[in-house]
Amino acid sequence: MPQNPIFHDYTFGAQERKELDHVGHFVLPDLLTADAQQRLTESLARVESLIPGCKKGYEPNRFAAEYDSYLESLIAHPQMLKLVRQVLGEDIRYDHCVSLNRPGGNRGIHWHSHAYAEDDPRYGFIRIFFYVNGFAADDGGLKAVPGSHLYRDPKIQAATDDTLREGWLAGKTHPQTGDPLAIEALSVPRGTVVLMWTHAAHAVTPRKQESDTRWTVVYGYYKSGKDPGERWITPEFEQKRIPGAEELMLPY
Ligand SMILES: O=C(O)CCC(=O)C(=O)O
Ligand SMILES: [Fe+2]
Repeated sequence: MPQNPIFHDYTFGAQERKELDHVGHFVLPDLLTADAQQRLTESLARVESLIPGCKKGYEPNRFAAEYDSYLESLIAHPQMLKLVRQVLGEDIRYDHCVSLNRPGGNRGIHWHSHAYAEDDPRYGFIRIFFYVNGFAADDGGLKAVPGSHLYRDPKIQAATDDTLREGWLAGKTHPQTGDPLAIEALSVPRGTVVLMWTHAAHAVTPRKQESDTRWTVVYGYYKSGKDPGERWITPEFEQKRIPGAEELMLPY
């Protein structure tokens, strides 16, 4: 049975690809259909409810697609695969599906970057964030540093904007323009999808105490050929027959 569309029409051609490569992230506002938004919210609320008292090392948030069949069905959804392949090319692998729900009072996350193929820029790793109900910059908001991904540094760390500016950012410029690197605070409407290269410096601001939960899930994929390290997939899930996902689950 064909799956319901998850994305509205969008353009991701050479221009958009160039921007993603230049900036390190690319925002597709209002991409998720109303149906996808509703089903994602239900699935993410379910995953959230399973967390208290969960099994250590097999947390519902960290292995979200293994706990929820709708989230699982998106790994190889034709529209998802089309988007991922527009970024990474044909030969791709699935790495993780993690729920990133942030209830009121959630503390966000400090500045960091992630690892993959530091020695070979031909191999990319992309995170696809589904910000189901969006966010404001000062309320569970994603921040990033345009151009930081081009340094391919998997170990960027800073607790505050100031320590990032005084530390890793100090004296760094965009390799293509020579402009000093700077922090960008995003603000996105509901239904937004954000693509981000894995080496981009990013952080999330705290969710306000009085705010509702920010419903978010991220899917990670990479271009086949390099060892991504620990993939957040259990051996059982790797063996599971998910239509369309057979190749995605193979070792790198
Ligand atoms: O919660 C977010 O918006 C981002 C989380 C994050 O840093 C990640 O999934 O890599
Ligand atoms: Fe991250």
